[in-house]
Amino acid sequence: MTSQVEHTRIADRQRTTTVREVTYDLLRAYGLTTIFGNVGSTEEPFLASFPSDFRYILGLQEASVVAMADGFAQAMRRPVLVNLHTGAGLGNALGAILTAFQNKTPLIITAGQQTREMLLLEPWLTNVEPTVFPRPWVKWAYEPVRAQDVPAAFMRAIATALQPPAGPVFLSLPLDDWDKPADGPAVVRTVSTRVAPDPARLRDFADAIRHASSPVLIYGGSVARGNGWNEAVALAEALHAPVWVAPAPERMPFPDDHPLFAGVLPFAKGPLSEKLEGHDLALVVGAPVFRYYPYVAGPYLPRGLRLLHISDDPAETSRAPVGDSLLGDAVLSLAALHDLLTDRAGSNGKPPAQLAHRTAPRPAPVETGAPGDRLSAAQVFTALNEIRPAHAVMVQETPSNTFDLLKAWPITEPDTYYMFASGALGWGLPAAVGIAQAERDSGRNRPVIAIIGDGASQYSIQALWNAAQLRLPLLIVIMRNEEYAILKSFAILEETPGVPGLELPAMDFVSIAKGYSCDAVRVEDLDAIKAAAATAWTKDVPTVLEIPISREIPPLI
Ligand SMILES: Cc1ncc(C[n+]2csc(CCOP(=O)(O)OP(=O)(O)O)c2C)c(N)n1
Ligand SMILES: [Mg+2]
Repeated sequence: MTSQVEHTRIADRQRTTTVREVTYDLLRAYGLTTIFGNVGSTEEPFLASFPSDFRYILGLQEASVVAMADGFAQAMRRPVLVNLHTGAGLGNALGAILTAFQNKTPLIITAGQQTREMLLLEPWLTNVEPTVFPRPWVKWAYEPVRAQDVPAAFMRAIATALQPPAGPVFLSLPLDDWDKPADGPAVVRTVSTRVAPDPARLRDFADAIRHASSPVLIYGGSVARGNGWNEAVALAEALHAPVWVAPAPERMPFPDDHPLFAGVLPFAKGPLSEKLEGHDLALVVGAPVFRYYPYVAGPYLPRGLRLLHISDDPAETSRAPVGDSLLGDAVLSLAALHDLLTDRAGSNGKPPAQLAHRTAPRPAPVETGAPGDRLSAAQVFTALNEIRPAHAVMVQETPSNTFDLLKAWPITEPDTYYMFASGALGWGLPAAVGIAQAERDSGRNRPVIAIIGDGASQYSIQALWNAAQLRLPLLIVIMRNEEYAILKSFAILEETPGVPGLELPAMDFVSIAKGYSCDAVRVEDLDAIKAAAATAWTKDVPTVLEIPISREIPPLI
């Protein structure tokens, strides 16, 4: 028989706030009200009675879920919540989590876990060793030891994701925790997102730069993430120093129509070193030293060049093979260096001689070519650039055509260029969906274009469904060369002939895209491309352009 005392306790508990309610309060306080997810039985208790002020964006495969969230978070400059299905969903998501880590995107990634009562015997869909599984690509992975710890674990996850270097974190949440009584209301804390550099060491850096006869600047993605174009330009102009962009940039840190812009450095050490010849000092800000891809023999740096490096990521400052590093926020450091060095401003008043190589003109409008000939990627990009609307945002994953793209499509405004920092394919298409959604939510409403390789598109093609469901006016261009072209370039450079599995015949992107409710058309000449693209941003559905392009094997470097 139940005693009166027990009845009172049960009644008290029913009035008590639950772990779910307190957690949603905390998420609300942080504006984490958009959840990108793919749901299973272990997540349904978290999502039950889903509050009307939250929005759930269902992705059909977890790579798309995470990459959409990554694009959305970057473009909103906010942390974003992701909810995956236990170990199964986390496994599918890992490639995209690896990318989010290298993109330095603050994602709070959660997954349900089997009920605590059965965990020991590992029932179906248990996330076995959940804190090990996502490593090393999350900054923190945790499964609360008590249900009551769930809200505070979220708070710690948010703090960890936001503090520099920002990045994804992972929480594994047993499904039976949500209705348990909470310990009390959510404790909402705040943390800082920038760390200032050591002033004494920064002065040493400033002295070295002041005494250099030919300094060169190399900027990376963290300058863009920190909204630092003005600071980047100011320092370059104060020094009259040429600016290179660090190899394989995921964001553009500097306007490429600026007279001091020198180009993007090659992603192999020998060729990169050659580009820096003639300088006695290089300052790298907000990038790793360096992001290489193929091995090309040669020194890291030309003889006589001293390298200084500023990054807020201790892993980057530790693993740099050469140079002297300083831990600190890229943009705060640029501003502080500018203050320390402004006595150098106007010292010669002229752009330095090293900028000679930058005088190559933009490609002239291209010929259409003989009828029946396939267009080159460069022709396609030049045509698209000709009808490019103001403030357009470029998202790209077109591996063999990146150089042509950057040549034909100058990046002259901040936050108008996005690529992955990792090289893990399957990010660009879903990230473009997240970025387009952010353009809408932020009210900026800039047109978004995604240029995606035919191979790259297939790793997370289901994001087309989201673009259609969200009614995003997104233009997606599939560069259909029917091959993994860059791997053929790689095979030439590395002298590995006869590699199988590099052909991609018989894919009909128009049918695939229409199958996901997108508008789609195959376009084979420049006028048709321009006409189709120009209307794409005026619609309330996404448009997929399948463009057959020539099967060129461009040089890798
Ligand atoms: C997840 C993942 N799988 C495989 C690769 C290896 N890979 C690098 S580039 C590439 C081919 C890309 O082909 P496509 O998108 O068609 O671009 P193209 O080289 O033809 O321009 C592949 C398979 C990778 N980087 N990431
Ligand atoms: Mg291809």
